[in-house]
Amino acid sequence: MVYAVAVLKGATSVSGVVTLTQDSPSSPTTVKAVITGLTPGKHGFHIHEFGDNTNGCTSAGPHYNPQGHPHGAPTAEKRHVGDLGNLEAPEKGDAVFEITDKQVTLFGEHSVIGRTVVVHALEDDLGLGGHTLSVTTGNAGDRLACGVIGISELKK
Ligand SMILES: [Cu+2]
Ligand SMILES: [Zn+2]
Repeated sequence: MVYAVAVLKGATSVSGVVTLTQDSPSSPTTVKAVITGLTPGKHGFHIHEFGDNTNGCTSAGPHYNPQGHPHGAPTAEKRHVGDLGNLEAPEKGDAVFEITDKQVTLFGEHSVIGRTVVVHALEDDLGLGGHTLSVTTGNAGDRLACGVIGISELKK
């Protein structure tokens, strides 16, 4: 069992905590997030390639994509590993997100530990928006907050 966590912060008032858990290399990974300060509606939510926040969330680079696939929905077979779709903020209160995913892993060569979780200003169009950015980023706009995924203590 591996537990990992990312604490999201940025230049805006958006912040949050993301936890990732995976039983074994062959099991899916559960990603849970609670994000504060978002405008109501959908916001793109991804794992980006680099665990580098030197220049804010920009230096996290592109979506983590070890297979060289186009951007897509979390349900797409061929997508960036980092494509977690959208989290949806309610009219009042925090955005709460949970996904169980077979492509994100905390084990081995393609582990996402040390990479960055990013939440965006706009909705991720899941590759279908027809914009030039749809196939690379889902045209999800600015990076509001981000945090590097680190190894966490086992839950009590
Ligand atoms: Cu992103
Ligand atoms: Zn992507």
